[in-house]
Amino acid sequence: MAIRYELIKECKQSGARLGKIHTPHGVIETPIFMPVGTQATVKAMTPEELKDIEAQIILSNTYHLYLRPGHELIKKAGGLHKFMNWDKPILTDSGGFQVFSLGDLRKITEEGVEFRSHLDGSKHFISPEKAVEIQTALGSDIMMAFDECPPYPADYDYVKKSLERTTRWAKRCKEAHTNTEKQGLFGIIQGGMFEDLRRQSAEELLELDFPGYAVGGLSVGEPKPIMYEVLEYTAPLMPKDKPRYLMGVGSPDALIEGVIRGIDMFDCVLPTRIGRNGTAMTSQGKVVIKNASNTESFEPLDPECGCYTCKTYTKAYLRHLFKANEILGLRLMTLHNLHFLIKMMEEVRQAIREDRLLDYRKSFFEKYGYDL
Ligand code: PRF
Ligand code: ZN
Repeated sequence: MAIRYELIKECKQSGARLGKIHTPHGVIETPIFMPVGTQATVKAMTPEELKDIEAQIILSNTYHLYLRPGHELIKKAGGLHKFMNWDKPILTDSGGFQVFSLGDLRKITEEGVEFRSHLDGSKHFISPEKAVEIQTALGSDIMMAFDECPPYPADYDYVKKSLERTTRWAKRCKEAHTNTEKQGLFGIIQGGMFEDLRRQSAEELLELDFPGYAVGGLSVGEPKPIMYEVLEYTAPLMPKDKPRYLMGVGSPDALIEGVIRGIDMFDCVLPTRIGRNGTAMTSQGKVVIKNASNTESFEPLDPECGCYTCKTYTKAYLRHLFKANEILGLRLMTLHNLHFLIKMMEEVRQAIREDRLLDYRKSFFEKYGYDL
């Protein structure tokens, strides 16, 4: 088995878990936030910089790498780790979600999804077997089953039919997956915002005995309280002795709320994307660097942050870089935002260790400025 979850302890104040995921490229401490490197690069960061901020695992995308440069080329290069010079764990998403985001450019059948490339309009087909073939060629430590993520809102009958197909696809992924000693395959629970459908999806997928499970179909436009409610009843349906991954969630408040409900892994483009747009996540809330109020602010972005950006530069300088469209601005803001979330998750793990995660949430939100 490529993936083994070690449950270290459960928080006495909440449903949170402290654990370790053992992978062929090393151990991941959970709960964890995974930076996103869609195209075999975490935008604007070198792998050395990611290691400096103690990133433990990154995520990459089947859909994008299949279209460009092609999984065969990456296989020839010796796999994704070698190709991109990252020797720690990598998780790849199956392409399901990315293909479904294409809207008019795709057609779903029982066999798989036909779509047109967002790059050149060329026609392609991804089936569950193809998604596993691509991820096998990439050589990720954790690959994801090919699923359908229904839009929000979606009606009950659609979501039920969709999750049943996601189960059949998961079965086909499992049958196509042969490199089981080096790569783990996770199942993805769907079922929209319906409790009985989440239960049905979880029961069907648990039958297939994957080494880890994700909650898909959340953070698709529903209000946050609804997402928390779905997590509240979905996480307890998932095995205790396997990792639980909430896909596509990365705002600080949602990470903490997810951990409290028993989630171990998260990924999101949010910190890198808003960083490149000039927004920083800080201990005092969001900072929009281009704001005029930062013109003469010779203070760090976040006075409590120990990252290279905050130790070295002022808000006035960062604002100048953004106003002048200088590339260093994007790099420094990305570095800070990733450091902020990675550090926050380290604090979350420490709070679980000491059975005080609810206290941590309270003090975090008081400073960060979110309501409870
Ligand atoms: N399925 C897959 N990837 C995803 C999602 C999903 O449902 C989401 C949902 N927010 C993000 N990424 N395969
Ligand atoms: Zn910083």
